[in-house]
Amino acid sequence: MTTAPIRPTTAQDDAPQLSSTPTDHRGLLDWVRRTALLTQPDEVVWCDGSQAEFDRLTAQMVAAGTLLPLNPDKRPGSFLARTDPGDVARVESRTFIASRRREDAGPTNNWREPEALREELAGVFSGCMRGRTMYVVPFSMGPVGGPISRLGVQITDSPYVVVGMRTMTRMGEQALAALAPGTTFVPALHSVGYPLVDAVGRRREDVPWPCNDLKYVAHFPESREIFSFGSGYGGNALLGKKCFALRIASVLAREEGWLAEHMLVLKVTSPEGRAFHLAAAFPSACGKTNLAMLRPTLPGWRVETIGDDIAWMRPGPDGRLRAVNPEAGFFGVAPGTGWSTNPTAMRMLERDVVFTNTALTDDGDVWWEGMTEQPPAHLTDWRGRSWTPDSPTPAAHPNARFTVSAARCPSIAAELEDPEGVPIDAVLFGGRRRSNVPLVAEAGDWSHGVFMGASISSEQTAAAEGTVGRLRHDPFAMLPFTGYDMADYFAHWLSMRERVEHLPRVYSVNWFRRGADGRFLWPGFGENSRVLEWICRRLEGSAGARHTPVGWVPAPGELDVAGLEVSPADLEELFAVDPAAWLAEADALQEWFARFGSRLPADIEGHLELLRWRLSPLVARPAAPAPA
Ligand code: GTP
Ligand code: SPV
Ligand code: MN
Repeated sequence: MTTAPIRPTTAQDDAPQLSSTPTDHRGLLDWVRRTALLTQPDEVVWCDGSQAEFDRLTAQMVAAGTLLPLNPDKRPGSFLARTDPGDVARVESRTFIASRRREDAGPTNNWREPEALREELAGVFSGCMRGRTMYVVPFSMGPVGGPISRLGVQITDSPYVVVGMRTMTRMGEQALAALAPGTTFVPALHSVGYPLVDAVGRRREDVPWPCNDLKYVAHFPESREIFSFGSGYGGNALLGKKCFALRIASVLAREEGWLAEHMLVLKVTSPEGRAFHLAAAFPSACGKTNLAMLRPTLPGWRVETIGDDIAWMRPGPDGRLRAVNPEAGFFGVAPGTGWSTNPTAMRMLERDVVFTNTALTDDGDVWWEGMTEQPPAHLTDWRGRSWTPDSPTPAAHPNARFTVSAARCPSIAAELEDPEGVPIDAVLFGGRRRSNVPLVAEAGDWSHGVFMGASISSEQTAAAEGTVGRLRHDPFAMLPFTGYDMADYFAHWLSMRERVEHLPRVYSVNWFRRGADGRFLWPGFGENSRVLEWICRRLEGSAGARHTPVGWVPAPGELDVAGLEVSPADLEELFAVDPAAWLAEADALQEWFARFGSRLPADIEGHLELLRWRLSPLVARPAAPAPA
C-alpha cells in the first residue's frame, strides 16, 4: 500500500480539522482523531519536515515573541528562545512510570497505577489545545528503515517542539512513508497545557513561552505510550529523546535482548590508523558532549563523533556489541562550552542553531558563562533583564542549551548514518566526583564492569530540578531514564555475558577530582585524549596496568603526561584510593542497594563484598596499646 503525498494543512485552509490525512495507517488516523476530539485544537497540521515548514514555523514564532532571530552576520540562521523561568529543566518529580505492577517500575521510579493515571491524564488533556494548532510529527529514531530503528509519532501544540524534533530526529515525510498501514509506532502526546480558549469560549492572549505549573511526563511501558503535559523544554517535550529512546526503549531492549543507554558514542583513531569505538555513560551535564567532540591534544590521534547522549546497542551477527545513535542532532549544555574547552562545538554552533536560555549580546549574538574568559560589559540575561559582570546571577541559565543538527558538527562520523551501527570496543562510566574516584580504572571482567556502572554517584547538575552539587547515586547515568526496575536492569546488563561473544572492556573515569584547595586536579577536555590513549593501548594489549581495590589503573609511566602541567603529587592524588573513604563509599552503596531487596543480582552484592575484602587490610589500624 502507498501513502498519499503529504499535503500540510496550513492556516489558510480552515476546512474541517482532518480534511488532509496523508496516511492510510488506520491506527494512526484513529489516534489523531481521538486526540483532536479530546484536546480540541482549532486545526490539525501534519508535519513534513521540510525547509518551508521550518521557515513558516520560525517566522510564526518570531511574530509571537517565542523566538528572537539572532544577528545574521554573527549567527546566521539562528534564534534565541527564552523560556518561562519555571520551565528550565527536566522534572523528575513529575516523571511517571505506569506499569501494571508497582514492582515492575521499581523503587527508583515514580510509579502510577495505569488506569488511574490514564483517567487523570484524560482530564488534564481535555480541551488543552483550544485555540491552538495541533501538529502531527512522524519521526524515526535511527536511520529511517534501519534494522535497529524505531518509529514514533508525536502530537504537540508547540511549534518550538516541532522545530526541535526536526533537528533531533529524522522527522517528516520519510518517517510517515515508513509508517505503512499496520506498522507499529510509539504514540507520544504532548501539550504545553496553555489553552487559549476556556471551556465557555473566553479567549486569552498567548504568551511567548506557554506552559503550565502542573506537569506530567508519563510513560506506559507495557503499551509503549508517552504523555507529556505542561512543559515545552528539552527532555520533557522532545519526546523522542528521554521518553522514547531511553524510558520506553529500555523496556523494549530488555524484552528483546539489547541495551538502550544514556551514552555518547565516539570513534577514535590511533596514529597507526587503528579505529576503536567507545561508548560512555555520564550523568546529565557531566561531559558527554565534550568527550564526544574531543579534540585530542596528543599528536596523531583523531576523535570523530557518533552521538552525544543516547546509544542503542545490540549484539551483532559478528558477536560484537553494535551501537547506533538514534538521534539526528544535539541538545547540548551551552555554559562551559568555549573555544578553549570545546572548539569543535563552537564551530558547530556558528550557524543554524536554536539557543534556549542563553544570554543575548548587545549586537544580537549569544553568550554564556565559559564561552569567553572575559564576559561582555553588557548583556541581556536569559530572563530578558539587563546584565553586567557585577550582576549577582549568571547571564545564561546553567541549563541553557543549543539545538543543532548533527550535520553541522565538524567532527561528525559518517557512521552516524550506518543503520548497522559500530562495534563497541570499550564502555566508560563516569560522574562528577570531587573525591575518591580515580581518573581512570579498568574493570577486571564484565561483572566487575557492571558493578562499576551500578556504583556511579555524581554531584547533581542543573539538568534537572534538585540541589546542584548534592552527591546522588545514578547507576549507569540511567537513574531518571530506566523504564523498569533498576535491579532488573543490572541483571539485564549482566545477561549480556550470554548474548555477546566479544564483550567490550569496561572503564570508570572521573575528570572532576579536586585537590584539598578545591581546584580540578586534571585539566580535562582535550587532555582527556591521554586517558583515551591509555584505554586504546590497553585494548591492543600494549599498555601496563597496576591493580587497586577499585580496578586496574595505569602502571607508573603508562599514562602519557608529557608536556602536561600536572605535578607528580597531583598525579598521585588522581589515582589515590583512600581505603577508609572507600569503605564509607561501600557502606553508602550497600544502604542504597538495600532498596532493591532480593531483586539485586548476587553478582552486584558479590562485588561489593570483594571491594570491602580488598580494602579492609589497607585501613590503618590504631596501634595496639602498650602493655602496662
Ligand atoms: P546531557 O546533555 O545533560 O546529558 O549532558 P552531557 O553529559 O552531554 O553534558 P556536557 O558534555 O554538555 O557537560 C557539560 C559540563 O561538563 C560543562 O560544565 C563542562 O564544562 C563540563 N566538562 C566537560 N568535560 C569536562 C572535563 O574534562 N573537565 C571538567 N572539569 N569539566 C568538564
Ligand atoms: C539530560 O538531562 O540528560 C539531557 C537534557 O540530555 S534533556 O533532553 O532535557 O533531558
Ligand atoms: Mn542526557
